[in-house]
Amino acid sequence: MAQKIALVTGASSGIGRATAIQLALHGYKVIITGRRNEQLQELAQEIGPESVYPLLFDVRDREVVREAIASLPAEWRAIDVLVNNAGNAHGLSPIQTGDIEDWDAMIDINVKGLLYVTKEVLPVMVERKSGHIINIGSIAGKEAYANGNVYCASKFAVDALSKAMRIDLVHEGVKVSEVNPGLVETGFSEVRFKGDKERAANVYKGFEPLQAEDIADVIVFMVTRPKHVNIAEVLILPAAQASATVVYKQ
Ligand code: 8X3
Repeated sequence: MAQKIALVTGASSGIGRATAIQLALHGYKVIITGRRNEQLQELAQEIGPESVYPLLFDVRDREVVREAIASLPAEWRAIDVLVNNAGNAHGLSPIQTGDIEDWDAMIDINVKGLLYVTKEVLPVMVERKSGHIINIGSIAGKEAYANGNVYCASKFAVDALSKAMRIDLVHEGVKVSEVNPGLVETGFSEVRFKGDKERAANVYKGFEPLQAEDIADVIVFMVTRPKHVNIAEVLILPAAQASATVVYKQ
């Protein structure tokens, strides 16, 4: 049987990187996409050149996304799995003092970026009547929390889109699933706090947070189910986390 192909956005670090590695270990050929060439090349080396195709683009740029996906060689076009992982939080401020550029970034990457990539990948899935889209949501897309405002809104949008995409694509043989992580120890908080390493590290202190590999495990589980099974949604939390804001720290 031909090797399946997965495309993972935001593969240069964190959950995307771990997912690309896990999928490759499970026999997938992986298109790794991101904005940082050096990290993508490093990951390509780690996975092994025959199983990987790095594609450099920023999900925010609609035209660049279109051109990049259109540039895939014929043998990489029949994408079986799309992991819409690229996403960030920028800032954690009350709505009255929030930074509009942070808001734009979160809506552009987490919502519009997901749509742009999906738009380019879907035609082949619909044509082949086969495919699986995994959207990375968040517990922040299930519960709003203090100062989370626009980040929460962007993840609520991912939640709505996942449900709506599942409805639209059910007749097309394309599965849509959503993974909603709680606290995962990645570069996420460092980006949110604009490089403040101490503040970022504090988020994960006093309990054992999830690791990117824990989320990759769930994604691999989802995509390796039999054809008639769709794990539609998963909410995955560290054992010490009970809700977006209730974390048992010791
Ligand atoms: C990331 C998890 O709890 O910081 O989506 O919103 S949280």
